[in-house]
Amino acid sequence: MSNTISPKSNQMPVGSVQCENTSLNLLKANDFVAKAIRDRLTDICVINICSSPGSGKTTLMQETGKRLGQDLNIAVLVGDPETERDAIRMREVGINALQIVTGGMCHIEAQMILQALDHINLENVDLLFIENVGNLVCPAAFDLGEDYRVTLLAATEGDDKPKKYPRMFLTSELMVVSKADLLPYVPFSVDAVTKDAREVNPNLDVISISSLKGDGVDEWCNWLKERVAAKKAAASVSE
Ligand SMILES: Nc1nc2c(ncn2[C@@H]2O[C@H](COP(=O)(O)OP(=O)(O)O)[C@@H](O)[C@H]2O)c(=O)[nH]1
Ligand SMILES: [Mg+2]
Repeated sequence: MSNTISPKSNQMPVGSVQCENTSLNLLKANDFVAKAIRDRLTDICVINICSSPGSGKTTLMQETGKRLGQDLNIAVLVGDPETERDAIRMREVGINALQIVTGGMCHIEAQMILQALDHINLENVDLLFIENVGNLVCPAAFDLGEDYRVTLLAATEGDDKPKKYPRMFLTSELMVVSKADLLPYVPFSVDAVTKDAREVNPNLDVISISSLKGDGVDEWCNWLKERVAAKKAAASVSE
């Protein structure tokens, strides 16, 4: 008997085939489910909101609901490792929200969204937000069937993040610099962060927002309204 013990994580069940890149294959399964979500939500604009914990995702959703709730029918699926707190916060401002408790997992996977779709009323919904679990790493790898991915980066987090967590910014259509009201008090350059982020992703849109004071919220709402309209137009052409 050999006295070299292989790590448990490398042990394969008898008869299984060793794959060169297991994570790549797992992501293929996720992508298959993401396509099923896209095929189902043909006339709802789906936006996946990502950021570190505490960057202001829920607060921005609340503000968006208050501003756009009259014009658009908005629903939110919100992921957290524990508690229903964020869904409760959204409901307090009248947003139709369902919490996905991931049970400790650090990101949402497409399968969780597909299952959640059966438990939220999406009749006449124009805009579906997915508030991802706070994390700038893992959520970048999981397509959730969204039309657009938006990453928030708070002024208090430091302007070095796009180069440190490039995949999150590479896979996003918009970077929101959040908590812009705190910019005068912290060493954070919007120009420098925009330059770094666009070196990672030249097509990235950038909006600075203070959900607390209201700066940039109109620009954000217009960004959303344009995309909801584009999704509806595309859906009516393919009918
Ligand atoms: N100064 C400031 N604080 C904010 C702003 N938006 C959110 N916050 C605060 O940041 C904290 C985290 O916000 P939350 O929306 O829960 O972040 P999430 O974890 O990304 O959903 C809360 O204490 C919010 O009140 C903002 O625009 N400016
Ligand atoms: Mg939140």
